[in-house]
Amino acid sequence: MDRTLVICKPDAVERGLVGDILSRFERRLLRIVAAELRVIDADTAAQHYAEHVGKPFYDELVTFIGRSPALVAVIEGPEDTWKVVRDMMGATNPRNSAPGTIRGDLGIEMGENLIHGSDSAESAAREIAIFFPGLG
Ligand code: IDP
Ligand code: MG
Repeated sequence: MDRTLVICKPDAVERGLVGDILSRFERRLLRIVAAELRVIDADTAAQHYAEHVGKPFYDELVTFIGRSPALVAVIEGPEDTWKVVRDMMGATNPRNSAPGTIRGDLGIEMGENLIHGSDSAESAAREIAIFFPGLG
């Protein structure tokens, strides 16, 4: 089995879209093995988004991800589930996301793109350890 980290970002929680988003994974026969509603503080955001530190959009990103509660979850499925989830998310900019994807169905602005998903097996392991250190 393969696990990946998903974050329904604050915009998704504010808009009441968590159920829609998670139900897509469940209908795809992927399983939720952990989930927590939490406000992501700046330190945790810095760990999670370490690759983006110093980029022009970094401060905006940290403010966005921590502005209200996010639903952080671990999703499990067969091999390369991280990639299945990424494909279901759509392109980073919702304007360019294909219809049928989460961002392509539910978003339009880059700053409010609804969801995070790990971008590799290595990223998934690293990110799951940040948010769910006790998960066996
Ligand atoms: P991803 O979420 O599709 O993996 P990344 O390139 O890893 O995209 O960027 C992480 C997050 O940073 C994006 O989901 C988005 O919220 C934000 N972001 C990325 N590029 C920009 C930008 O150019 N302007 C504003 N926010 C951005
Ligand atoms: Mg990314």
